[in-house]
Amino acid sequence: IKDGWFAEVSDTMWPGQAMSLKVEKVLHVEKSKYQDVLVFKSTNYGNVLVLDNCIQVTERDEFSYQEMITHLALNSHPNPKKALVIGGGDGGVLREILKHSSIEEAWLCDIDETVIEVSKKYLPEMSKSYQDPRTKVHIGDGFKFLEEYKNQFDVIITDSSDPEGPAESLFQKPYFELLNGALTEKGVITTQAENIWLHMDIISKLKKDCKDIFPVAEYGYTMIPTYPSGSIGFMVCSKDKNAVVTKPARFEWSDDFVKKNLKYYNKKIHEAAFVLPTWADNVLNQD
Ligand code: AAT
Repeated sequence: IKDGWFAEVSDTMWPGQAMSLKVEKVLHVEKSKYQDVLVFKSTNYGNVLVLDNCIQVTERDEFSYQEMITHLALNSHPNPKKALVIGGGDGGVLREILKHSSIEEAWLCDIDETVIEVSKKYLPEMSKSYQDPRTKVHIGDGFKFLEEYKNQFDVIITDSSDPEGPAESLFQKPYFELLNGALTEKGVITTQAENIWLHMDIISKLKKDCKDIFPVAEYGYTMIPTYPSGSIGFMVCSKDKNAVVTKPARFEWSDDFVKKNLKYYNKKIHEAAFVLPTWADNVLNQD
């Protein structure tokens, strides 16, 4: 933080650019076992959680990411009962999972307890889902956690930080093999899959690895001002070769429910999320 501004500088992940937010007040600074944790109140984006100098969530635009990474997966599954989040310590994805009445259990495995603790304190709208009786929390590495579970989860959402730091293994092919093994028969996954302007190399590799493992693997994205270059994508994959993840397989909500409970996701945007600009389409959807 310099002269009252936070700048998200990363010479390796987004060289030569940096999203800046004006700081009203620093709320929390801590070096946890795994990463540097910073929470500040911004002048225009609410409270902001930063890990290793990367913006994880702001209260103003988090719903774009959390709704999309969650509902693209859950609405591509015919009847999800048991869901798992890897990462997602702020609780926002849990909150979204619990909006589905079919869900009986929502598990979360984050490596860093500190993220959960500071979120409970400073991000109450995201972390309220920790109080839901359907929620089960495990603290540990997502890769190691998945090795213990076979044929268990209908949906697994990997809401992880970027591949530098503790989340590195969550972007590698062996991780996707583990996800595949931990899913039930018609299981669906989504994973945080970076930005088309900055990370085409990472995304192409993710897409290829996913295609090798899952019969259905698509890249979709959402607009979000405070992630690098203003958008972020997801790999959405299904174990069911007949699944069509680019359209909702079901949509259980009334117009009234949508109005009250969803700010970004709807049927049309589910489909639109997979329509890519020509150059990105050429790289990712050649097959
Ligand atoms: N909800 C949106 C914010 C995130 S959170 C990423 C979470 O992943 C963090 O809470 C971090 O502690 C957790 N994490 C990192 N590595 C692991 C791991 N190996 N196992 C389990 N959890 C892990 C995503 C922000 C995206 C930022 C885009 N630039």
